[in-house]
Amino acid sequence: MLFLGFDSSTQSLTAQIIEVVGDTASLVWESALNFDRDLPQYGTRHGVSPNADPRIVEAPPQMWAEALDMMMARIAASDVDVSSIAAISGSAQQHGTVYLGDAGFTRDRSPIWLDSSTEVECAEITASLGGDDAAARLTGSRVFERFAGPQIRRFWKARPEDYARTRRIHLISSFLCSELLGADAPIDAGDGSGMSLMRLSKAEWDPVALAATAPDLGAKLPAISPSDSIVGTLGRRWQERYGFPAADIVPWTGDNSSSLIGSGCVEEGTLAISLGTSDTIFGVMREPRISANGEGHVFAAPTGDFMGITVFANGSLAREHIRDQYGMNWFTFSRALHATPAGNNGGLLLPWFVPEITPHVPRPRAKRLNIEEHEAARNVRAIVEAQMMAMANHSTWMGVDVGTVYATGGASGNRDVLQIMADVFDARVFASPVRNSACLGATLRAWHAHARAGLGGAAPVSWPDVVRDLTAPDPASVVTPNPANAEVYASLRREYAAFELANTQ
Ligand code: XUL
Repeated sequence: MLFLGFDSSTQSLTAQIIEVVGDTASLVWESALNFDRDLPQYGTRHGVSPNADPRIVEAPPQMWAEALDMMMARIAASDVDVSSIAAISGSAQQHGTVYLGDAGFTRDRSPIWLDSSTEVECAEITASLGGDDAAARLTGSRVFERFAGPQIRRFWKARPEDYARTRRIHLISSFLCSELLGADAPIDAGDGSGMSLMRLSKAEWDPVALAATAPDLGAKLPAISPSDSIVGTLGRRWQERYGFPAADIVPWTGDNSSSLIGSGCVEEGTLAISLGTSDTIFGVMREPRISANGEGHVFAAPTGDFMGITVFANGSLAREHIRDQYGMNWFTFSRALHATPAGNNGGLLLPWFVPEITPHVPRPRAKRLNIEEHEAARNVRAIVEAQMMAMANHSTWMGVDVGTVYATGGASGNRDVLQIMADVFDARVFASPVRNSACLGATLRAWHAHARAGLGGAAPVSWPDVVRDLTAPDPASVVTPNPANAEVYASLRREYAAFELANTQ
């Protein structure tokens, strides 16, 4: 039996197919396409439409739909036996919204998670919800600029007529799932947690939050569904055009909830750090402990638990900025890490080359302490150390004793980066064997939901069994902390926190 998963990320669309025989899973097919390169007619750069205002970050939703079509065509043309595909799911960059009217899009550019233009709307919604704390207790997060609610409110204020003729507002995940279904798909509880509109404890739209956001919003949103349900079968268009079967469709979710599964972090105690366009740190929480100072989020997890997550916008964007500024490649970047000592002799860099989410830095600025801009190697070390220390400092709210970290994403292939991670967290770090945890999470969720529904005589499979074959790291890939370095970072983390605080007040 085959299961197909997609991940529509900021810059690309990936598809993976796993084969399950008995309870053994293997990856049998994978393909990716890049929005800038493969769909040049949309004129995106790094997957987004160029905009003179750095706070406005949008992308054309038509491009995501066309990418999905291109990928379905690729799968049909491959040597995969598509008739064996039993279920399909997906994940998409979280928070972005898609606006549909009776005759197509009512907004041809969708705001995405990198957008930070809704400061005013965040304040307005927060006030209606009774402040940051009340908002976090209700929805799992305080109201963030990129979240769907403030984005919808801004659209309603700026373009009330276009808002009025909008019949459906989807998340990117539920929009692409709808494309597969040929009908309106629900929003899953995991992705719904990133909207400032959902009551986390009950996974239902909250009437106060809806009213605080925009008029008639309840009627424009799809239903919320658990992420391990089956919401229909693959639409006829795909069956007729490409010969796909009527495979079960499992709701798409946000890339972070999907990555939780795809990185194998299905039990409390193991955290994942994903080094992607954004850097994220996340893990399962049995109880929804709320981030008191509002820096992290609690989302519904596909396992039925909760997940804690903290997001940093300056992930690979910032690493690439430094690499390019000093004319390096990843090899010379690594050499620079080797050539400099743990703690960088006290040199610190605040790595905010784009507006930062954690801590909240609306206007980009990089600031240095005890380090000069021309010192190339020290700046390379400073950016990696800053990112790791920020992740460690801003995830203590989860109350998880970090013993093990699974590192995923582009930069997790770099052992020098992982050593700094191990030393800063004073934890064992494994390079995850998973190259695209969000996409793999989608294929594994398709399998789990299909088995759970007992279709075709399938028996339910537990989450640890679902992730076992494809996410367990090679024990030999372990990077252990160096005790002397861990001591250096224990105190440097406090200095970094103070430097950060002094520059965000
Ligand atoms: C999560 C977030 C990012 C995006 C990246 O809150 O904003 O991790 O999901 O696609």
